[in-house]
Amino acid sequence: MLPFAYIFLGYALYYMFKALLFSFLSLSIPFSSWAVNQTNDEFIAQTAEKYKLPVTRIKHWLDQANKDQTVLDAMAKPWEAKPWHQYAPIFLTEKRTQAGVKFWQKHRLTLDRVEKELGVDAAIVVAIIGVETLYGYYKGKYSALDSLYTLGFYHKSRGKFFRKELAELMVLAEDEQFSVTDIKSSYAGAMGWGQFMPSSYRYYAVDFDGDGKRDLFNNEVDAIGSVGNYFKKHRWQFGQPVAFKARVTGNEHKAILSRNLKPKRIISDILSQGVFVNADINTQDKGHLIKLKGATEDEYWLTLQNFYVISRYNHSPLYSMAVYQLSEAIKAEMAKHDE
Ligand SMILES: [Ca+2]
Repeated sequence: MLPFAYIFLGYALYYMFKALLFSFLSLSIPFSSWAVNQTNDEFIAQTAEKYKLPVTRIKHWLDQANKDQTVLDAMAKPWEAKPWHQYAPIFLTEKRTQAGVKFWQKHRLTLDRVEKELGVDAAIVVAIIGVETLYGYYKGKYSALDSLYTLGFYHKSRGKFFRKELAELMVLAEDEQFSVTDIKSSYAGAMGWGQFMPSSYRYYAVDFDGDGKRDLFNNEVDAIGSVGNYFKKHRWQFGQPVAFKARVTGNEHKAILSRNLKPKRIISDILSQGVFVNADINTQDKGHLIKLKGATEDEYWLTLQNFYVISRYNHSPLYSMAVYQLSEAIKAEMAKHDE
């Protein structure tokens, strides 16, 4: 009898442990952690639960979504995969600078408010809208629903991210009274003048002209204020530098290069690794060293908190550098006009 009792006890303990482990796991994993792969039904159930949307409505929207192969093709070759010397000329053009000056002049009052009320430099907001959409010229011709559905259910590595954005698109449409099937975006689901993803639209868009609506598609004042608000919320430092060109000698600097753009090192430490910057900088601030592939040689830059804030819009250092340099070009051109 005794051995059977032990076996029985063993089983009982095993199942108790399993149940405990299961309940611990389900408690510790927040419901927002979207599974790597999901069926339509799982997506519908999770979205309904998390966002308190009716199942029938989510199902209705999902039924209207179509897989678009061109979205997957476009996603497979992002501009950010190019080296800096090929990426930069796409955005740093005379045309984009001059159009930026015109945009700034046209929206001077709104951009002044961005500086005073939000504490964000006008030049950086103009440059973001310039890089994203050429000041509203290319706002995207894809169906946001189709793009996010396609990437959410068919993209090999980032499906989870895009399914969350698909759910956010549905909530956004519900909250702002948009028709989901009419919303246009880039192939990656970015919308309007400043190319906000649905979650960014929900959390960062502001009604900057006070008409009671947050419209980033057709209202330039809301779009400008919302980009400003995005920067404010990510802790832009008004009037502070973004990055400095650097020069390196020896090999010590190699140890401090990393893909994470968050400035974590005291600048004096960076400078002690054979890094030279010809500028008057506060060496007790925090910075980060990046390397970009120039046409003939590598370029080094000491980047600061504001550079990191730009990267919250798009994580590629190439993107942040293009936005920064465009903002400087526009600012210089504006100064000429103001003389
Ligand atoms: Ca508005």
